[in-house]
Amino acid sequence: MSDFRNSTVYQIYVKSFCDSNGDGIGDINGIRSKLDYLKSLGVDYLWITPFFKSPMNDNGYDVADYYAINPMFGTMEDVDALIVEARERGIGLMFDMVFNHTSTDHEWFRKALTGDPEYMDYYIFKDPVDGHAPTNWVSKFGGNAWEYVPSLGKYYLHLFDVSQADLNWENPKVREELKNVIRFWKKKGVDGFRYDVVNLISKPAVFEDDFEGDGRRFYTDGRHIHSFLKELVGDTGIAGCMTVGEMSSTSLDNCTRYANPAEKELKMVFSFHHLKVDYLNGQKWALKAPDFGELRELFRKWQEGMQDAGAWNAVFWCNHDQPRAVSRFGDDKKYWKESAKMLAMMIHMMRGTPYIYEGEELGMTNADYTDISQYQDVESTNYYQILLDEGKSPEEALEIIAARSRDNGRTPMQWTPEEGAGFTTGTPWLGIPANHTYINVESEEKDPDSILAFYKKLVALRKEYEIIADGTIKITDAGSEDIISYERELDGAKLSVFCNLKGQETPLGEAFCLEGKKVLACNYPDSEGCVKALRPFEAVAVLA
Ligand code: TEU
Ligand code: CA
Repeated sequence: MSDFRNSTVYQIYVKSFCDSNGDGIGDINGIRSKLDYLKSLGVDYLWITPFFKSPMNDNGYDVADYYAINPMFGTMEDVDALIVEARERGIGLMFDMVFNHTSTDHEWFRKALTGDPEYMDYYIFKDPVDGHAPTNWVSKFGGNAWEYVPSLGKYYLHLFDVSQADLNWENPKVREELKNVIRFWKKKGVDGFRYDVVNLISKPAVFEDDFEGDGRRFYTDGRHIHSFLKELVGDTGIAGCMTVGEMSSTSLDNCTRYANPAEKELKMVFSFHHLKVDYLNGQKWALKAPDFGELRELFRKWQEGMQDAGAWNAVFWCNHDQPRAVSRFGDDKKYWKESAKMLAMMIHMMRGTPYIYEGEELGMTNADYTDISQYQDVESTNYYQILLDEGKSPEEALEIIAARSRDNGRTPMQWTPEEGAGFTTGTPWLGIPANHTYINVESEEKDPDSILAFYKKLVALRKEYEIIADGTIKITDAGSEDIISYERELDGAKLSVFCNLKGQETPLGEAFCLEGKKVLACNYPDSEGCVKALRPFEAVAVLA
């Protein structure tokens, strides 16, 4: 498998990728039927979201059995075939391990509920305090993070949905069970793993109320996190595999360790600070226009900070939890193509391994839903109610949900202009935006100027030019708040990247001249001579 530094990863949200049997739900055989498409994109690895047995309260992030396939998605034979067929094409597979919690349908939790002390110790059960929940911590999906079990007279912790019970990583038996899951899939030929919210697994010795926040400061990057990761990786022999950890509300200090080869923890990490620049005072459910000055400073901090510590980044805009980048940071109407390409360029030329989320390579947009009944995600439906309870009108609440819902990233992949978008011949489980008539694989494969063609080019450039994979990075100042620019350097060569985040022509502080230089990529017809301003949403990479 190729070195991860010049690799690109493609994320597949199984439920929304391709439906092979017309039930409206994407499945494993749907993925198999699209491997040649993925090969044509040039990506090296596929991260496939959970397809294990699950009641699907959180679309598979509530795993009930890692050794069984959710029949909705296929069978173990289908998964075995997928592993073989991906390998035949030189594509690595990364499976998604949700080790912070299990579904309350998991056998371990069911046994815990009978009062079996062995299995109760797999989870975090606590006695009531003064007749209340043990702490005031807030669940990431809204409400208190503890659920009372009357038959046991105890509460259990759930940092996410009430049906996702947090595991007790202090218990060595739990750690051994989870290592066995890794061993099982590695033996089957899986090349990599993505670890869900893995920096939340180490809980404090004492559980106390948080009077400053929602409790996260007590369990984020917790006391044993680094030793738990070293054990998980070391004992399963996956040090050579492709691994990425999803780090919720993490710190740069911790990430320089998680993703540092010397520490033998993970190959790279996802952090989310750059995806909060449009949160109002840190609040996801309150709208604000993105602050691009803040975005630049975050890239400076993380790109340069990880580099200085010898650690490696994962770089990304989109995943199954995020609204679509082109709708959020670009202009999905007037400058749809230009802004989607600009955003792609900004991260694909950075230091780190880029992740493409299904449909991003087409410039897929947010869902165009107009009624709350069209949303399905548990987080969205919970927060809609919370917003109403807080006194928002239904219109105001819907506006916030429409901008922030995770369903924006979960609408079915748009393959063709037809009804069902080539995703399904049946009724799709989640509504397909009307723009699939022109935003789709079939149309974009025919257009040499398409967003899809631009992504293919970026993926190929990373393989072709060592400076993109291995060069140093420095965030530069191009003389405008609306331009994010940086320089990569390797062996005397210099790659300069300029990205205009505004839908207007933006002057550069200092002109750059193209004579004797090579434009590696640009989302407009190439300029000549000296460039004094960038065109609306222009992105250009110049090699000297
Ligand atoms: O997400 C972790 C997480 O905290 C956020 O992305 C969350 O979905 C949201 O931003 C809260 O506002 C991971 C998975 O990617 C997500 O799909 C799961 O729902 C979650 O963990 C629980 O397993
Ligand atoms: Ca199906």
